[in-house]
Amino acid sequence: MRFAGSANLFFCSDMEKLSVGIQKSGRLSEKSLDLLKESGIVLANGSRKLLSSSQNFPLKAVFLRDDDIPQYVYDSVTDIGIVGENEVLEKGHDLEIVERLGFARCRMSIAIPRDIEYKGAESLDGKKIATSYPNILGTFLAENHIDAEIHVISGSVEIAPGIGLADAIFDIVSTGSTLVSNGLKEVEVILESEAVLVAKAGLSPSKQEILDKLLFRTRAVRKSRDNKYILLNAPNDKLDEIIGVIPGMKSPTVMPLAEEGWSSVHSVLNENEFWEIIDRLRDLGAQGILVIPIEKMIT
Ligand code: PRT
Ligand code: ZN
Repeated sequence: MRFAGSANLFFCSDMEKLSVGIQKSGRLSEKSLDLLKESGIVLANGSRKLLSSSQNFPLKAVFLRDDDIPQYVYDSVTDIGIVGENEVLEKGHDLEIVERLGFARCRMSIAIPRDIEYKGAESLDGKKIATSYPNILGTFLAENHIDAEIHVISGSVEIAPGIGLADAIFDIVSTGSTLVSNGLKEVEVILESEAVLVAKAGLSPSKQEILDKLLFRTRAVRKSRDNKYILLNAPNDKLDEIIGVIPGMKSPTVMPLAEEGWSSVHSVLNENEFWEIIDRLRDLGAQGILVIPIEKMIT
């Protein structure tokens, strides 16, 4: 039996907790944990144990190999999971991508030896392609009516052509340097992938409610990362033009400065259009431009 103050009772019973499968160790682990942490969710033991329960949010994390996460979610061993979209597609379970998380971005490509000529997908006809992702590759080959042999290997796929095991490979590419250092060139990009939050359809209403709360927080965190708060001083005769170039959440806040003829303008800018807008603001006579990171952004 557990004892807890009544206000904390909900948070202490594991029954009502939403369980999330997180990669134990690898490219997804740190960013998955950072997202929870920045969402204000404190996990007791970090990723050192198989299971870690939060005491301040009804969530428990189960640390797993990334390949196993789609199956665990599908079997309802965990309610949701954070995993590469490539693994979700490869495993092919009927899971819902609830949210795209924007990290661990990569692409899945076919590569061949640098000195081999490539004239389009038909060049792969009759060839042997090594991969750890036979299902995604198989779908691509079938869709393009290519008759190639798929050779499944579990690791170091990129060395297969060099040791005579295959004519081509299908693997994850990020910077492309692994391909280059193995004398390969990328010839087909089959899909783009990023970390995603997956769930099986039919969560109980109480778990769905927890998931909605979690998503509300993670969206606020991710939005704040993409935006900056900006303050600047604008000459009043240029105010309309300056406001015109600032998109803002609704419209910018404008306050008169102590100095006659000047106003202070506050707004929010997206990271992607940031420098371009700053340049235009300077050209219009804006001064004292301050750019401040946003901790959380709730819209
Ligand atoms: O132990 P566990 O099974 O949990 O982990 P893992 O070793 O299978 O996976 P891990 O941690 O390597 O990758 C987890 C996920 O990160 C993948 O499923 C992808 O969704 C994503 N991701 C993003 C990547 C890469 N970038 C990546 N560059 N996964 C692997 N790579 C490898 C790739 O396999 C190749 O060997 O990096 C190499 C290519 O990188 P570049 O930069 O040289 O092109
Ligand atoms: Zn793996």
